[in-house]
Amino acid sequence: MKKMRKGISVIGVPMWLGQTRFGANLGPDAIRAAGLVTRLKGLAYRVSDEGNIAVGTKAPYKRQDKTLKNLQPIVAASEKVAAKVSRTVAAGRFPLILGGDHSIAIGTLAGISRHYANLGVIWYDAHGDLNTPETTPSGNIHGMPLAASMGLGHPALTGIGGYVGKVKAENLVMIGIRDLDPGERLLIAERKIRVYTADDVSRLGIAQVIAETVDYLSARCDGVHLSFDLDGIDPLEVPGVGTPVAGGISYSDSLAALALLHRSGIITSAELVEVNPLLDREDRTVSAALALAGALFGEVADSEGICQPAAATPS
Ligand code: HAR
Ligand code: MN
Ligand code: MN
Ligand code: MN
Repeated sequence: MKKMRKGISVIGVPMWLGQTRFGANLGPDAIRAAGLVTRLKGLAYRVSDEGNIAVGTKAPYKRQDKTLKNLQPIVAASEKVAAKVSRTVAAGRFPLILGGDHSIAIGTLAGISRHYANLGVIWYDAHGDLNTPETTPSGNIHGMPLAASMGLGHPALTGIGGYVGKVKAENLVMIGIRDLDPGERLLIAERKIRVYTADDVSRLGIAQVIAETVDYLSARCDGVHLSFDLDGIDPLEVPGVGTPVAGGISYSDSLAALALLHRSGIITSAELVEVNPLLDREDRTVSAALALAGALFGEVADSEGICQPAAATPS
């Protein structure tokens, strides 16, 4: 398993067309403006900000379109994301992708998985994102990236990067899940996907959930991508998301989760998605994204044991 101590490339994907609320496209620049690069450099990483991938801004969908809204611009952007992320991995750098809605994961996984025989994925989210054009209740592609990455759905989405099948069901762990559509439930049962609901996290404790996840994935995978949807956290603490679901994982447990993942050394790429600054209050969600990135790269873990307050509140 590769270690995390290497250069970090920050890649913004200002995508909002995977759903219908403007604002998720402002996520990458809001997280940068809050001081992401300085914060990571402060942790002794070599950080290069690669700017934003050019994403179409026109939303050609029709209200009545219930299957695949904005398919063409999402496909075009996903190919660019895949190419950029793939180059980053090939250069031996850690790709840290900033969304954007969760449809960007179709491109990031396409770019990453080609470099691993068995890419592990941790999907931290309130939602399953396992819908297909047949099962989607909304037609929003941000509800489909995981299915598409498993080879299920519209061929234009499953074939991004020129190959099908980026994630195997047995290499996937889902955490924080609490809002699933009927087709998603069926898929999870059929493929025996490992799921920790937000309730499981309260019952078992976040340390146990992460320990089990790390054991499970490190035994079978040669790299692990963390796909972190901010709506996995409780919306009372992190309100700046487009599809909030009550009863989420606490912010402090989420920081602890990322600190533990840092200590495990298994994470080889990551993305932070679904931050919508226009829906945020007092910059809570943007600040959380920043602190989560800090924790993932060692901010909290490295201060452990020396009686120093964990850096839960970004400066
Ligand atoms: N499951 C619903 C749908 O397919 C809602 C999906 C919401 N997805 C995200 N990403 N916010 O997790 O439309
Ligand atoms: Mn999601
Ligand atoms: Mn692969
Ligand atoms: Mn979600």
